[in-house]
Amino acid sequence: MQDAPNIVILTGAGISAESGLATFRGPDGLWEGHRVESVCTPEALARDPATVHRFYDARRAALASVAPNAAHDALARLDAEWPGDLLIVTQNVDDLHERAGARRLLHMHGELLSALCAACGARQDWHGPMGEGRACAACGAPALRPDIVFFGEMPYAMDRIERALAAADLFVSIGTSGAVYPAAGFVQTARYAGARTVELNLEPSAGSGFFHETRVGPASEVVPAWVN
Ligand code: BV8
Repeated sequence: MQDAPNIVILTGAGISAESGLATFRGPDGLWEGHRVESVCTPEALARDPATVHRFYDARRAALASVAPNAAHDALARLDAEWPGDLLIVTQNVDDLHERAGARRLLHMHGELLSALCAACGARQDWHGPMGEGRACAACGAPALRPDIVFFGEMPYAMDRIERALAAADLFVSIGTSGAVYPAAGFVQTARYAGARTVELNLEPSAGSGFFHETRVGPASEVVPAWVN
């Protein structure tokens, strides 16, 4: 029997929109008048830590009042049942994929529910407000920051992602505008490696031209339809 195809799935803020979490570049994309590019940088953290912590504390707190939607559930079901290699690479920092039951998952831009020590690199679970000067549980330095990949920082697990893209037979992009690199370039890498490329999005994204197929609609409808 032909081995089951290897699948790489990239998700962005659009998959969590119907769960009630704001996207970045849609009409509700500003936060207190800030664009994500202005609060999501090492410089902003150094210059105005209170604003950056307020931005991430608010988004971390919002997780308590949202739940996975049918798109997260459909991907978790596929992950559980798919006999071939499958990797969900999410740009999202929420925990909705995990709460839906996804296992073969990685967060390339970090996670709201994790804190990173800028002094020793240790990580620890974090659920409440963080604020400035929090001490690291490992080294004691008052150097905890959100475990988030800021603009200008290297996304996590890029080696693992590149290997998965090189071996992919199918690349599916869900709920992302294709505005941020290197994630926005994954479709080209996958296509160059010979994968079939499919976009599931509310509207065609900036990179739609690179996909063999684009299906337009809300993720809670187009993702279960595609999985089934
Ligand atoms: C790096 C943190 C190098 C977490 C984020 C010029 C050209 C190319 C690149 C660059 C450039 N200038 C600068 C760069 C690099 C930069 C970049 O790409 N900038 C952009 C703005 C041009 N990239 C970086 O800096 C990256 N790092 O390059 O490092 C390096 C090399 C060596 C050593 C060191 C460093 C780091 C990028 C990561 C930044 N962090 N977030 C957080 O706060 O959440 S990015 C941020 O944007 C989020 O992670 C988010 O996920 C990501 C992408 O946004 P989307 O998820 O796509 O969300 P968006 O709102 O944009 O779109 C939503 C989509 O959903 C829309 O299409 C909408 O139609 C759709 N939708 C809405 N509702 C629904 C829906 N779809 C379906 N159903 C619905 N209901």
